[in-house]
Amino acid sequence: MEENNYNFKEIEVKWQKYWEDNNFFNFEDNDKEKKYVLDMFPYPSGDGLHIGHTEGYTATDIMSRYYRHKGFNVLHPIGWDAFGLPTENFAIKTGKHPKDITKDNVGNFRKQLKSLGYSYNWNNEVNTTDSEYYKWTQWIFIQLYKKGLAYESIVPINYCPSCQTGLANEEVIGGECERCSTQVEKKDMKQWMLKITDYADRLLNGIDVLDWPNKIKVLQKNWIGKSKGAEIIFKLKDLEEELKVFTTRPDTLFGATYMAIAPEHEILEKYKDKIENYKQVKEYIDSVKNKSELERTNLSKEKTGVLIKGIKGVNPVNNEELYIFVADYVLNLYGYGAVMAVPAHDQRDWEFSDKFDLKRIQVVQAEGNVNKKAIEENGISINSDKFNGLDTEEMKEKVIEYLELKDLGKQKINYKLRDWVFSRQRYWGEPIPIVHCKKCNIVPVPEEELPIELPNIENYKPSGTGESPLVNIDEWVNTKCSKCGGDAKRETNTMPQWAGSSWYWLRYIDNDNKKELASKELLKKYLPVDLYIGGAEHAVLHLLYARFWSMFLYDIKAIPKEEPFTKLFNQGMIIGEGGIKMSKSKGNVINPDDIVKKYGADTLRLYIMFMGPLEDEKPWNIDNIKGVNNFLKKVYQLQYSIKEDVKSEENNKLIHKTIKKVTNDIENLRFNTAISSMMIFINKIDKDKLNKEVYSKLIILLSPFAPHISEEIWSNLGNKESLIYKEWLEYDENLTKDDIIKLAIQINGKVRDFIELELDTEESEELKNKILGLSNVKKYLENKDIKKFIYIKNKIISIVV
Ligand code: ANZ
Ligand code: ZN
Repeated sequence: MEENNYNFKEIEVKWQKYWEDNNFFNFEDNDKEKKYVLDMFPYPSGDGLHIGHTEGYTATDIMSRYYRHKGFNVLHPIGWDAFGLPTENFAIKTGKHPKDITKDNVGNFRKQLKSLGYSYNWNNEVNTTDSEYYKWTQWIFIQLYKKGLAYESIVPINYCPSCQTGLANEEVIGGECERCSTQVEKKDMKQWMLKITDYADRLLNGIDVLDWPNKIKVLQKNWIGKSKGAEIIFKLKDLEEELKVFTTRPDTLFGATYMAIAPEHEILEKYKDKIENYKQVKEYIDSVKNKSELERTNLSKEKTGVLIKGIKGVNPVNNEELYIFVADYVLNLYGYGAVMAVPAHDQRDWEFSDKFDLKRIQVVQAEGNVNKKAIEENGISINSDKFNGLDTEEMKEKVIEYLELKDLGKQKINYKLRDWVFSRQRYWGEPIPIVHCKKCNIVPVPEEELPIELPNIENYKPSGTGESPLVNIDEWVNTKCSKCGGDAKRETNTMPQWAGSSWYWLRYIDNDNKKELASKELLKKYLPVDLYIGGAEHAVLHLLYARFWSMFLYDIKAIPKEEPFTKLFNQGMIIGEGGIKMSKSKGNVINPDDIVKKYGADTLRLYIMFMGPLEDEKPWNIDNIKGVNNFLKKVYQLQYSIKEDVKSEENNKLIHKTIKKVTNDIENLRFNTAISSMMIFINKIDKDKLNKEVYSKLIILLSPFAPHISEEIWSNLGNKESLIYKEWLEYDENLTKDDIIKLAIQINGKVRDFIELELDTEESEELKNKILGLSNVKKYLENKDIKKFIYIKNKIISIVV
């Protein structure tokens, strides 16, 4: 073989072209066992692929390539989550149509992904902004509507005054818009809502069996927020009216010393004539209007509220009369928007009672002092009349039993999860397929009329009235009602960006099906997703919505599996050099294109996996890239050391050990240690006795990680067929074992015992203790002082006493 330097540029372009020209990774249905390896598909932003993408995408690519070697039919698709605000905002700024922007950005992303050698099924691509795709997103919406799971409602929504659109709770971070960090306001608007709350229990119960990171499971559970407790009815004194509260601590009912209701509670308006200080109450209500939920429930904020004069509640267990406050720490949309306050046992109530000088009655005996702080722990009931002496759990039951008899309460389960606000007042999203008719009211678009395409418009600017810019397109808005034929208007809200990503993994399976979302037969064969890798930031947004839609589609028999993603893995963040976050303003953003240009895709892929455990946060380090690049150069050069008719037992053992390690590590997504074992191989191998068989095996191991160089060497070795489908390697367990030697242990010159040690075991305190602890040795050492302990590696153990 003629010697050559590692010319990654030539090699990478050559093999990418070869794979592409031969449709190497196109997906075809066949009878082989399947593996479905999924990436979180990218939002095709104008900035292009960032380095974080390459981490997850390299990991799934390694798995896909590995599974191909193992003989699986691998579904490894990619697509574009392309609706959304950044594109629309860019369109407003530049006057370029969102469609054209998306097309350009997608083109750029595709080119970048190909330049990294990712083995995607390019024939299965989907784009959420294609009308052939969103036709089915709209279809799903109509099915939800038909089952009563999509409904219109006037709700106080989170409204971003800068983006001029409503936001889901999940899109509000710390009271601010997730996208632009503007303070979010509360605004009453008519919205389409999805009843995800109907699925709360199933979403919760399904979590336990999933092979997902525990952190994500806990986040989803908390988001769903199931609380077991009771609803209790407090009659209002002298009124034919009652206040219902939700409590998780019915056992503390004797300790209730006042009540508090949310500023939005309906009785405030209803009984304004009865409220003596209504003016003061109203002022308070107005003052908290724009406060975010987070602000209101913040434990460290000073509690505020106003006593409602003229109305009192009655405690159902002892007929005590209770003051009622309006207070913003009570949320209207949780439970019943009202609480029974127990200052001795709830810290929020305690603080409120401290400020307003209200009574505290301790009713649970446990450690602590209610004059200093609420005692929230369980204990034994006191000051509770005939219930005294019960422990908290028994007490809960007894109180509920008692209330049930009097029809003043019952057991109740509450969820934090709210229905999903599903409309956005923007242009660049899926039109909601609904028509508003004067006569027939809400009419879903007949399915055969789908898709309802987004009209082409010139002005995407929000209308300024809080409505979508579509309201101004008369030709589009004005339509006929499909029921009565009369004049009707199209719904002008669009869907949130989460819509398209809530089912995309289904469409990949059968991406150009014109008749259904995907063929039942193919869905049956390829669901569920076997491995899903993406960022942890999607714990409660995408991953919850996707599970919800999946369960719904399962219920209407559109798909055969309830849970979409069997195994989920979160890649850790890649941060800038020196451990600071990558950001444009700091100028430390790494562009994958630059690295590919300078060192090649194989080096980037290898480096990004070598940085550390996939799930860890890892700082960028340019020196290590060079190290990885040198490793590839050494692998490349090694092909010129191959000799015929040489054999080495040592080399043979080394490759078997490496096969075992790399295989196990890939199976467990431990790519960094797989790579380091290949590096060890390169350093330890005896080049003078390297034959083609051993070297070829190394190249197969390397191929999922660094596919271009591997293909090149493989073909240099005289193989006519591509390496991609070459079967994976077996190893001989015996050859992977480290050599074991048996050493005699002499005491005062006589052999008294033996010990088996790994070859080349160094002397250590641990080893010494192990030897001295052997029962035979102990016997001879009893009551004696050790004068000398001699250990000569691989040779002698000698003890003198
Ligand atoms: C009385 C009580 C006594 C409570 C006690 C707690 C401890 P989780 O666990 O989060 O579900 N609560 C009920 N509705 C509320 C609302 N709309 N806004 C604010 N707080 C509300 O919390 C349930 C507890 O939160 C309920 O139990 C209630 O306070 C309060 F020693 O009732 B508790
Ligand atoms: Zn009609």
